[in-house]
Amino acid sequence: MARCRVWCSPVTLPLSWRGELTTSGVRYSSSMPAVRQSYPESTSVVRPFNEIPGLWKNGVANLYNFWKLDGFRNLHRIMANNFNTFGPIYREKIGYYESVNIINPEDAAILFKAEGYYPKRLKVEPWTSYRDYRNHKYGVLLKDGEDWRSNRVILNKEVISPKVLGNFVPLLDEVGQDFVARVHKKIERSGQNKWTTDLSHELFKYALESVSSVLYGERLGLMLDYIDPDAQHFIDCITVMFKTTSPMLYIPPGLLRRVGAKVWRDHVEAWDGIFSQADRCIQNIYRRLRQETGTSNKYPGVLASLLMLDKLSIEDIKASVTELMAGGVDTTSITLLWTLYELARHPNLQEELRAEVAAARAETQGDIQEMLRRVPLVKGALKETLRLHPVAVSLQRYITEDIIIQNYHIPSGTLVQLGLYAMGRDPKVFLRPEQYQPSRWLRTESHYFRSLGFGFGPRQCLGRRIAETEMQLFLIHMLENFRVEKQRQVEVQSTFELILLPEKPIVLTVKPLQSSR
Ligand code: HC9
Repeated sequence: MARCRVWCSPVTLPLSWRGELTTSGVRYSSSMPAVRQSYPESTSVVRPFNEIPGLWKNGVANLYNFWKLDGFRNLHRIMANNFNTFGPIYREKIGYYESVNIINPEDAAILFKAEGYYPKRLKVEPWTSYRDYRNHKYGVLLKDGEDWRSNRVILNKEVISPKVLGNFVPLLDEVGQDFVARVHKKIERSGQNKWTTDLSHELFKYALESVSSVLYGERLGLMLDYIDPDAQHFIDCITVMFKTTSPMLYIPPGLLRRVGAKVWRDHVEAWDGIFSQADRCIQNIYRRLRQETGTSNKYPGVLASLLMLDKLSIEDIKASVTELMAGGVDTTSITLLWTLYELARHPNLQEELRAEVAAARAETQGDIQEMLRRVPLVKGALKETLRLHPVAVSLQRYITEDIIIQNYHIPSGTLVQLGLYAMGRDPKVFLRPEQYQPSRWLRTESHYFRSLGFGFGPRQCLGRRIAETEMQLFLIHMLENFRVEKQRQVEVQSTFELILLPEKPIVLTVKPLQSSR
């Protein structure tokens, strides 16, 4: 293996690294390699890549074991177990896909410093295969290299910059108000002054309504009693799309396609549904835009802004807007469901959050954007949810330079994964990790590379600001109107279906505030 010999050659360290090493009093030379201050127990000799512990010698056998452990649904627990067995770094090979896995925030910092100018994560092959198969362009999620960078720079300005956030707030606030009105109606109709239900379907609709109103500047009307069957179909397709992705992660989709596997056919059908619905929305706006004279000064939505900006091709715009629409449903709704679940389990905390929201409301008299600046505990609650119940089990990058982690040399080009789920539950990283404590994010304990629910750096989640704002507003409105309770103390665990989902339905009771006592 040519790679294993690389470690002997002098390691090029980025400048920022040299600085760190000198301040820690350790000088680097090729004969006496770097020792990291935080691990004084480690030897002074950097150990080679092929001494990293783990199971990486027989990819096929490992894939078989993985399958036996039902790894397709347990990936997060298997990773956490591996860190327990092998320590804070391990190497792994499952099928044809090889990686180095890390868990410490300080090591995550080293990883992200080595991500290079064109950060690259693990390619989700079922998704690229579908686009190749149907001749669709990739959006920024799937693009790489200069094509990724030039698209991302333009999209950043319209989707994630603080400048546009102010445009999103009133749109999302309106959806939040409509959601609350809908829940009030459901409670009234129940005749019991409460509503006990699995809220996930309502949350899916809330999330799709929110992301659509920001993307298209128009409402779909999903908070009404009658909903467009196409919108429901779209929601169902996203669920199937995620579910059918994970079994194909470790088997080349090209192979599954050739043998006509059911999982591949279901996957194609799901993406077809997603693309045709997104296309309908995009065509609508496109038509409207050509008819209108464009004199209104109302914010027209992300899609119209991109079209008018005229810096990306229509095909590129469509591809990324479709990704934003598909990526913005299950991710935020599941995070909100987990948050309500945690608030139902912690009634005192729920009251504390309610008090914060009430005070912020009183201080800001209808200025909702200002209000968002005064609810740090609500924001902490969302971070805490993503710590215990992250959407993504891991973050990955192909490193673009040699690095040293836990005193092991890792050559440039290696796929390095940060176990996000495992990190969130590691007692060495978070004090009493099993406790849901939003206030930990307000205290002075270190937050350095610990809040990574949306990823990090230029390749982080493009929808991050939309998602955060949408979720903060949701919680504000819910806390102002209802108390959330749980029947019994049942623990709900996560299951891996490409994203992490609750393994069983979460049933909650919602009561209006005034009359619930
Ligand atoms: C899944 O081992 C586990 O909103 C794999 C590595 C991996 C790669 C890419 C990750 C994926 C995991 C989880 C789901 C992620 C995806 C990249 C984007 C996607 C985080 C960790 C988000 C949920 C996106 C999906 C958008 C899409 C529907 C257009």
